[in-house]
Amino acid sequence: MAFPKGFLWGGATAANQYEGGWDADGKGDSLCDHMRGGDVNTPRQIDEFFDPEALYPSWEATDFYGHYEEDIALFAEMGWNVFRMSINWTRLFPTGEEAEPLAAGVEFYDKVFDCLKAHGIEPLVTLSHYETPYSLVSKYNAWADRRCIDFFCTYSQFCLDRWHDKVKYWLTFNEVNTGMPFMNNALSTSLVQHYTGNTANAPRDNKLCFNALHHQFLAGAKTVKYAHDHYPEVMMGNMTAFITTYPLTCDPADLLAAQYKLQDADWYASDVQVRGAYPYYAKRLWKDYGAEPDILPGDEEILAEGCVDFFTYSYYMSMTITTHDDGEEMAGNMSLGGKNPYLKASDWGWQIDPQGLRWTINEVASRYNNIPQMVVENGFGAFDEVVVEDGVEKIHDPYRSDYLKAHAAALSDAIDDGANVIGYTWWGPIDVVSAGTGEMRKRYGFIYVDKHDDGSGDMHRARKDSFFEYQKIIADSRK
Ligand code: BGP
Repeated sequence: MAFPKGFLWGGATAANQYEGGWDADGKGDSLCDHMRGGDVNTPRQIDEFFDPEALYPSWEATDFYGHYEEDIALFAEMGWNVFRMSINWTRLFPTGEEAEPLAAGVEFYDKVFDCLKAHGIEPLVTLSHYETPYSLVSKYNAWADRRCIDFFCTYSQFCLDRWHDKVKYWLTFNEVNTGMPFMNNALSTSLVQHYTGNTANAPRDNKLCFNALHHQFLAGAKTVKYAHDHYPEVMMGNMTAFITTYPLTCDPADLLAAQYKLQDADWYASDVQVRGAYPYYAKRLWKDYGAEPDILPGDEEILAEGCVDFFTYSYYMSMTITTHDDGEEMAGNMSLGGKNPYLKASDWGWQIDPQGLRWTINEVASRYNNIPQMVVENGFGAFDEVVVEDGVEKIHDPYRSDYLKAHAAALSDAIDDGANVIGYTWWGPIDVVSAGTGEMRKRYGFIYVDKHDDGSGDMHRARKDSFFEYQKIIADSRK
């Protein structure tokens, strides 16, 4: 495998799934702090008021807050030069409406960035990874309300002012496209409900969905412009959940269905952020969903001035679509699609398709003039078993190593194809709470954390076999 010099290798996390310390030092509660755990058949419930009997997995998560030095040292041991994390908006601005951030929150991220630097690891920071302040959710229906744009910009501009010399790579909204009206799965149902004020069982209000997205596009574009105006050295990126979708058959109607699905699910949000304008097919899409966003005078200029510098996305699997009755359904955490008879799947039914990653990278490259791109989430959620051999804890996870090797090879092939891929961050390189199900037993990590679904565990860390596999891939790529 061949990778360009300086290629960024690392892992990706989100504060709500990893950080813990949910109310430490005055931190406010964010949307995810109100979410209970669920499982593959039970959607995560969002409680307006905390139930003292219930367990909220984000509260403690896997405690990066208390373990960041130990964890970063382990990341460095794997050879990383990048670490994707999110800043927890409510650790800085507890309700989202304060004018000044909490000193303790600022100090925490100062320490994290300094520790990363000491290990030669570049932070890649997501400004919003489902951590909307709950106060904005209950008071304004969050992103359904335009006022959130300004609240977000106060926060994002503070972050850029404070950390522009410590953080070169920034992402605005994680998987912003998951707010599309048809994203209809456990997590997106909960999120859209809270972004738009829809109740879980009410039919989706498509208008609110498009408006909530529009407001996030505007907040993102304003943040990008602010960065470009003040700190030209930083790189600003989008983040799309890439739902790679194939036609199930060669019936031309299936081909067209796949094209529409890609436009609706992937390109709509990506095009706005990369090209700075709604794409031509937005009209068709809005018509299909019977609603369109309220685009006010001045909005188009804001979008045009906030184009991102690099393109990032998550890629876990591919799906199919067909206009015929045959074909079986499958579900990701955000989207539904059809199964592909040629592919195998994980324990959670996510189909494994490394060639689909190569295809996706090439699609992004050809659509956006070979913009620098980064795969900022890719990974394999599985049940792990801890065994003790000669008094040492071992986790043998060949399934994870196989997935990693196959996707690293696909990356290398796509780079060979000519695509400008600058980095790769594995999702959940240390075990974290699952976003979709809130489970701990759906583990992605190269590093095991002793934390379980019932809240038990002493949080100690252990290297899995895949830890050494990733270490080797990184080292080999630099030879
Ligand atoms: C993405 C999210 C992540 C992450 C990942 C894996 O959609 O950006 O936050 O959790 O999916 O999904 P899950 O945790 O549901 O297995």
